[in-house]
Amino acid sequence: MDDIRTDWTADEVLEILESPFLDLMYRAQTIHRQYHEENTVQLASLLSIKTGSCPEDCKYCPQSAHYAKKTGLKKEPLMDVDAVLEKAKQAKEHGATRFCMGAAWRGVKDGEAFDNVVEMVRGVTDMGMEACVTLGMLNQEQADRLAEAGLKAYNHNLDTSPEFYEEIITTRTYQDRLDTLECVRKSGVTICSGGIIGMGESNWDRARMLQILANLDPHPESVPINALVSVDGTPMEQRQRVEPMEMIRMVATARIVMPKSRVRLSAGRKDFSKETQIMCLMAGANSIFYGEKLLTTANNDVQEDLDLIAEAGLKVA
Ligand code: SAM
Ligand code: DTB
Ligand code: SF4
Repeated sequence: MDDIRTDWTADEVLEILESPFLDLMYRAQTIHRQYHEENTVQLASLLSIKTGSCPEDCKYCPQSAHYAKKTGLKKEPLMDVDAVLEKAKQAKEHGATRFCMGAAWRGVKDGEAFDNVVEMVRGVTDMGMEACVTLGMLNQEQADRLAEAGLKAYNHNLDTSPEFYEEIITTRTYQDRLDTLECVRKSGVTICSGGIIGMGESNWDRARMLQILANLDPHPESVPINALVSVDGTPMEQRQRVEPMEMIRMVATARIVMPKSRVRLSAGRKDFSKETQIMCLMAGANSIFYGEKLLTTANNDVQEDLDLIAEAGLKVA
């Protein structure tokens, strides 16, 4: 179909991002209804299966070892398979249909820890939930092993534009990220890739990141849009909160340039009003992180989310 393009220019995406708000919303909502069941939202729960002491220096991240002295984050080794599956069971009982497990690793290393993660993926899949993991970089064999265990999605964010990237992360390159995404794609596992706004990037950087995601062929099946959670002790501790309208614009633009993808309203949702969150859903978001915790920071209250879903008349997909 005409709407599915993989030849966007950054300027075209920027024009959409900065278009008059009502035009932007109308276009996003029109595309959304063409490609997705209306009034539905997916609930994805997150669990940090290995926390902190990560060797990477991502300036937004409370889990980087580089800022551990200042953040005071307690590091935790890889959880036991049974404990993770118990958490997945609880998430399912609360209504989640997708379970995402995150490890503060630079990348996957073969050995016992990875063997255990493969078992976690198998267990979550056997429970009838979509299993998703985010483990940093990986190679083709590792991606294939995860695929074989039933992994539905691999989360690996581009985070920002290649031009702004070096301001945020110096311990790996943008190309490393793209290489991992290619291994995931070849394994048959779906791609979950998005980014963060509110780190000091310009609208052009935001458009450029969406351009790169939207020029992947096929598009990532899922696109998380995070608003920076500025954590004390990280280099981003002083960043201003993302303006609601900027978040809504970002979601709407992601929806327009990637019509079929699931757009996930991700970190930072807790700081937005109920109305802003609903505007994001109108703009084309059709998934949220559900459960009281993201990885290390607080997420929205479960009951408040259920109330929001009921009030907006949404169905859980
Ligand atoms: N270490 C792996 C990696 O970087 O791919 C997986 C875990 S990492 C915490 C997953 C994603 O969480 C990051 O790519 C980033 O987009 C997001 N993230 C981390 N800290 C955040 C924060 N303070 N605010 C918003 N998003 C954040
Ligand atoms: C994504 O894009 N956002 C999630 C998930 N993928 C792994 C992580 C958000 C982390 C927010 C900071 C924290 O809780 O540590
Ligand atoms: Fe490590 Fe991922 Fe955090 Fe970067 S975002 S410091 S790679 S856990």
